[in-house]
Amino acid sequence: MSSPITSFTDEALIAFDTLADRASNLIQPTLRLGVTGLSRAGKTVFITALVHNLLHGGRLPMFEAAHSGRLARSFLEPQPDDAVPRFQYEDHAARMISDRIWPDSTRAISELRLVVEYESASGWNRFFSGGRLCLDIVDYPGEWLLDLPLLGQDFAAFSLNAASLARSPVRADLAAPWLEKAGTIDPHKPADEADARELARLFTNYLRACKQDERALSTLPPGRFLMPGDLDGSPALTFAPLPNLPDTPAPKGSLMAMMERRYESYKSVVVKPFFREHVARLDRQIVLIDAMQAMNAGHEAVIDLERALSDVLSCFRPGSGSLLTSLVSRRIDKVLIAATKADHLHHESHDRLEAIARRIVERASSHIGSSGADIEVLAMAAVRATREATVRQDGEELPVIVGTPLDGERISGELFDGKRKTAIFPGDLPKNPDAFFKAVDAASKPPLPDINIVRFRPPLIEETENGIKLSLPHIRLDRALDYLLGDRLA
Ligand SMILES: Nc1nc2c(ncn2[C@@H]2O[C@H](COP(=O)(O)OP(=O)(O)OP(=O)(O)O)[C@@H](O)[C@H]2O)c(=O)[nH]1
Ligand SMILES: [Mg+2]
Repeated sequence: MSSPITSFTDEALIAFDTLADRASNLIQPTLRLGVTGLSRAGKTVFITALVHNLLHGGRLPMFEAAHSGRLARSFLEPQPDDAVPRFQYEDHAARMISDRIWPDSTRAISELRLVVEYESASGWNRFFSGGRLCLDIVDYPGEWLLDLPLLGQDFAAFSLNAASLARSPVRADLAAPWLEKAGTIDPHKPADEADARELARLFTNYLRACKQDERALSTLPPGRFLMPGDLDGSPALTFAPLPNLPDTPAPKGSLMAMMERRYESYKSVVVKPFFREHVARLDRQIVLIDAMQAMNAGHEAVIDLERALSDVLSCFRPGSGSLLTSLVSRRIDKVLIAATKADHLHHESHDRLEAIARRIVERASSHIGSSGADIEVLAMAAVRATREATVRQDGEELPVIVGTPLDGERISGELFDGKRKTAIFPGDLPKNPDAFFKAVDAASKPPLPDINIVRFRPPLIEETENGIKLSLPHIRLDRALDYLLGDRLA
């Protein structure tokens, strides 16, 4: 059932890239930081906030290099890879800070180089590194990482997996149109482009429905079906798993043979180059997860997030003896899993969110290797859109969060216009994360924590008397920076 995963050329190409990177690293210390997460997890907001805080001397008390005053200056420089789109920092920052609008969705890979000049903590290092680190930030969709397991599956295994997931109770109704159509087609019939296109279309619609549905299910591979980029309409994307595959091999010229070939092309034209050219060259990685949205959507969404995260983490901790080790990054030594949007909770719940995220990560990583990158977990808000307050109700002090709901946002029937502020009771997470996961595993499901997710506008940035805008407020972004960069600025 398995097919060769990497070839000598993959290995050689990676070795070549790594050597080239190393050589330039000697002249210019560089850290390639991958930023990923499923769509809408908060990648663009995170990178914009990170860069803005470093460019404008943000408040970063838990980022030692900044706190001790060793960061001299940060500035943007042209990125090293000319073929990768630039992360349009200026546009995103202007939208978020001046217009107070969240950035648009970004559906592909992009890169930005930030140079950080610092004073080394030790005289030795000062002498050698010159106190200058090039931080190359690479933003890419987490959906693309979910393709890694495909490299170890032939078309039959891929079809079997896809079909059994599609028939699971939580997805069956969304997958029905595709399953029905596929049920009427004999895989051994002569290949026909119209069939291939129709099946690909229905399968893509099903993947899209999983994502858009309020069940908030994480995406399934192939990752490019929802984010095709310039491959839209190419044969490498015009295939679908066949749910009722016969055991006999595909006859020449059959639909099954055509699908098989295209599936293999997808792996060699899309998946492998992505891992080879991008993932294998990263040094550090942050994975953003929207655990709050999943908890809000229900138990299935949480289990599904776990499944997706487990696939994502296996890209950084391939496990010993894994056939995939040569394509995944052996360079990545630290991975940070950050549960985002913590500003939707009162600070008392930040540690609880972190505890739940840690448990999700532990559960997800129980299936993957234990060697490889070090994994850390954090609850964070790259941009803090709310502030905290208390209200008195019936003689009791109650914690609330205050912010400006987005235009058109409704809270218990009341419509907001994007100008008016309001205070809400944020959700309450269980003190003990076990309580939550018992619920996930239980046959009869007790109610989920009652989280009140309101979409707020980005915060109003205050100005000092001299008209200088203060940097973007955040929650624990400084801890993330310290973990990801701290040792490289020592
Ligand atoms: N309050 C708050 N909302 C956030 C934060 N980060 C992201 N969001 C919300 O999440 C949405 C998605 O954030 P993005 O940064 O665009 O997410 P992305 O991962 O780049 O999404 P794609 O480009 O679609 O893959 C934003 O429009 C915000 O509504 C945060 O730190 N605080
Ligand atoms: Mg984005």
